[in-house]
Amino acid sequence: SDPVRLAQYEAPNWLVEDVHLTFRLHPTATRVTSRIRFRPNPDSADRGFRLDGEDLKLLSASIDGRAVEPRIDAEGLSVDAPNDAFIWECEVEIDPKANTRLEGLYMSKGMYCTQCEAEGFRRITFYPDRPDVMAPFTVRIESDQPVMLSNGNPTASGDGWAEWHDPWPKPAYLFALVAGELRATSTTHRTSEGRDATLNVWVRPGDEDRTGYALDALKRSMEWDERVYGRAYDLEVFNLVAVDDFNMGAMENKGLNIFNSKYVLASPETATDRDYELIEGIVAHEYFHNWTGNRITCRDWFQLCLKEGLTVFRDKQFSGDVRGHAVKRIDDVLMLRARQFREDAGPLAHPVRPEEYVEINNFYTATVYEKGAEVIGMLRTLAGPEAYDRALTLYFDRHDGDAATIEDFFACFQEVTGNALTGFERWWSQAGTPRVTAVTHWSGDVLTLTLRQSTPATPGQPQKGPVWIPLATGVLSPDGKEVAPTQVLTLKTSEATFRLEGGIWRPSDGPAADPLPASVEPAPILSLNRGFSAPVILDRKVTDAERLILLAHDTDPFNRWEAGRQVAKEQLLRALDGGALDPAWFDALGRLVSDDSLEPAFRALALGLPSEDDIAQSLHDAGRTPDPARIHAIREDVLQGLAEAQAPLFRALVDALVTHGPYSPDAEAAGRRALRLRALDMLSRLDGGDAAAEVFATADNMTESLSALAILIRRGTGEAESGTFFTRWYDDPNTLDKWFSTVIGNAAPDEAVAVARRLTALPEFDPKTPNRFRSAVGALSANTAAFHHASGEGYRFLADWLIVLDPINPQTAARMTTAFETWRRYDGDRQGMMTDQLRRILATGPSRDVTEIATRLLGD
Ligand code: BAL
Ligand code: ZN
Repeated sequence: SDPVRLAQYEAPNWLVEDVHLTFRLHPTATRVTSRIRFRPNPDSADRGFRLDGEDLKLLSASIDGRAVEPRIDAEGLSVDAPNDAFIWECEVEIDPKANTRLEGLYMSKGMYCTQCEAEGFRRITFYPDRPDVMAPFTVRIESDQPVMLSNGNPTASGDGWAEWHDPWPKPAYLFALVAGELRATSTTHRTSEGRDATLNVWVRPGDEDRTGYALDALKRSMEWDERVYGRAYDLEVFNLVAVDDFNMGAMENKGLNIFNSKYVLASPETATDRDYELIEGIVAHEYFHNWTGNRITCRDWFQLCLKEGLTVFRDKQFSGDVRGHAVKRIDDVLMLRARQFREDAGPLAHPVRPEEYVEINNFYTATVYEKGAEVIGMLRTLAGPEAYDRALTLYFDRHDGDAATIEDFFACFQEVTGNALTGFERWWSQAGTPRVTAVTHWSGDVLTLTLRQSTPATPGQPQKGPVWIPLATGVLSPDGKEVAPTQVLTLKTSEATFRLEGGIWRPSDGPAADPLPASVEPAPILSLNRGFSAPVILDRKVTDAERLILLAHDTDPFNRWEAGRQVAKEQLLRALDGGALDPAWFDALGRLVSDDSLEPAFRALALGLPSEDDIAQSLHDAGRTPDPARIHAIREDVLQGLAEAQAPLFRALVDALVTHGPYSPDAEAAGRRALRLRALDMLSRLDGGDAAAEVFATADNMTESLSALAILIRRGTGEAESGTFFTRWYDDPNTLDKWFSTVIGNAAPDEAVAVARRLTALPEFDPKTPNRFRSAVGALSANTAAFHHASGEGYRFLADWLIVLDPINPQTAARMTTAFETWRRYDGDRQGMMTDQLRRILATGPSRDVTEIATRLLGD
């Protein structure tokens, strides 16, 4: 298919005044009638009339009451339209049961539900399915299902029917409908503007006792958005529905959020601490879309980051407020590096605002979401929190009801800052992770810092320009006292020099610093990019001694963690080269982890070593070829060495951090469990898993049972526990998913593919359910040493299943094809095996979704 291009955007020919839809639900033959009032768009001279539509059986169509016979093709219909406003009516038939793509109207365990973003509405009826066409919707549902929901407020209902009206103009991608046997857990919320709203979390009968946390998170999100952004809810009812079959995490349909059940249902026995945290964050995210996404939407899909980057930034602010900013930031950066930096470094690299796509579903990426959020964070850092608040208020006031662009958003910042940010825009248009080298010069009384930036070439962008890089910077004395507090140094050009004098940094037009001469006195220690203020890769020579001082004393918790992370990475790389580990590292780590003045969650993070994938990327960045088997073996050796060196500490932590009393998912309790379970993992390397088996046997919560199971499987001793877990949870879909992912994801590299093949042959494995597919097949591709096994069986296993999945569900198949994105890192044999599998997939004539990803991966 031809790509769609940002540069070719054209305003719609026709706008929609209002929409009336009637659904007569039937599992295989649902009838949808539509009555749509069109009016000419004054911004367009073209009066051609075309509607999007896919897999629809058109039964009848009329314009102003007169039957018409449209020309129908694979992507929609066209018909001669009058010159002025008119009413389009049609009836179509669709088959929800056959809809395994899970786009449009489909069935999940006997329940009707929808997913319309990005282009699913065209699978429900013929419509101008583009985000810049906004209209109020009135919906009537007729069915024998006891609960029937759509967007907006309920207006009337009777036996076998219900009507809804959404007064807020919205694009079709925010349309939703749900019908089924559902039970609500409810509460009310009085908004800051004095309106009452009923909040309902709808689940299948039997799941009602797992809804409390999501409902509470929703209420807290509403309060937070009122307090922090001054945005209140705008309908009488907010419905949130959990469904088991869902391609995404959740969807922000106006007034009717539909969620993957794994991000709603939680009880201590079935949900981990991480699940609770994700539920809270995703409920907040979808709710925050009500303003950033729904009230103000995107002009076209190239502007996706306008709603996603901004909404991710908002949900991160919320989670930081609730759970602590330091730990949240570290978690976010771990994820950013693991997913977005990796994407930015490979063949799928694209700008935060892409310029073309073949299938828009392929652009719901870490770059659009996570880097998009980082871009908003940098804007806030550069403008300052107060100007940020004013810019957002201006944006809400000016663009409420609009389908907006990045330029519209950025103009609000320019206005409140007096055009102070010109030059920042490149963050939206340029792909690739910038690299910053930092060289310091110390004269004995003046510290000079020279920063240089470059961004590597990415597909379609061989040349890069400088971006604005705000580096929050502090300075410590050689004995670890802070001598200059955090100040933001912004690198706007390819190179700049700053001088620190009297505790203040100033730009310097002097010559770039010479290489470091022998210092007259010990040089101060720089703490750069505090809080990860810019999403860049820092390249800077820092001695182990300096890092250990930062690890022990930095006042910025992120950089304290980062110092430990860098030491760990260097130690691992040294070990890979056959070098000996520095015993001072284990000691420093031991001191940090046993420091009771630090939050347990932070100490748990400090104990986490860089992942195998992370090490592979570091080697590749250094121009070397990673050997996944060796990385796995050496990393395990290092962990063993650490366990032996700090055995008493780990034993003490396992004993001391037992939680008493009933389980609570709050951040403090979760942090204690996280640290204890890290220590338990260490201990299992010494006691053969005895302590972990004990934890598994006695745990009263899923966090501990699942971690203990993972530890035992990694030690090769979890057979009995795996069986116990399966038997207990085989009829609980979200919990059984955890079993699939834990057993496959922690299996030894030589065994994992066989394990994965065995598990995917079980009757409980159903490729039609995305959660199950991701849990099993995705777990193998995330088990780095297993996926990259020299036999190539990991690659074959993934490709075999992608070929099965693609005709069922192309969106999820395409998403999972991206596991091959690192192929260029590896040796010739592995490269050959991975590209062979990609070509094998392409030879099956796959969907547009998978074709686009596989083709971009190959770079053909
Ligand atoms: N809009 C798709 C799901 C989400 O990002 O909220
Ligand atoms: Zn979103």
